[in-house]
Amino acid sequence: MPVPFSSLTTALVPLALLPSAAAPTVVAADFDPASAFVPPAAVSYAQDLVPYGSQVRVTVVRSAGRTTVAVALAGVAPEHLFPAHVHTGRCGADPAASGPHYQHLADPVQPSTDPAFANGRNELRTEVRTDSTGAGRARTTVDWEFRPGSAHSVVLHAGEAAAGRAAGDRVACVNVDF
Ligand SMILES: [Cu+2]
Repeated sequence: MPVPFSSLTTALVPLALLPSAAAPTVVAADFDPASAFVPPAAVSYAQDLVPYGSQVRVTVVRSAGRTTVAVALAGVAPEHLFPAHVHTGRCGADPAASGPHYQHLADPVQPSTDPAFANGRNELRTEVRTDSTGAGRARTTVDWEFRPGSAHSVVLHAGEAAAGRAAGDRVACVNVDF
């Protein structure tokens, strides 16, 4: 029987907490063009970094008021550092459709640039560094749970600038209902 992809994440949760923990949310998808006839679960906006057909798996584990999000990639650009964040909106043809970062304590001033709100404890951020084969994974835990219906995607950003693209530009998006 294959070992579930999420077992690495689950193994970090103390066993005593498991019976009361909600079931993990797992989204596994191939990256497709945003223009696909059926709106894809995962969209690539930059084929040089995230080729169509490359893969993503997002695992969300909620337990005792904490949330762990794991992101695994395969078949994407090798030796690249992809910042990955939870955003409020769903993925769309326009990379901006995914909206701003989800914030546990929402900054009253939007777009949020105040470091008191726009930081890695108040937002869920991780970074996936890929190996020479274009695979990589990362995991982050925060001390809060998402408000239901308020966060809908994981966005991959470019780790560095390239022709026609700035570092931080949105290069791919995965729909995940947190
Ligand atoms: Cu982001």
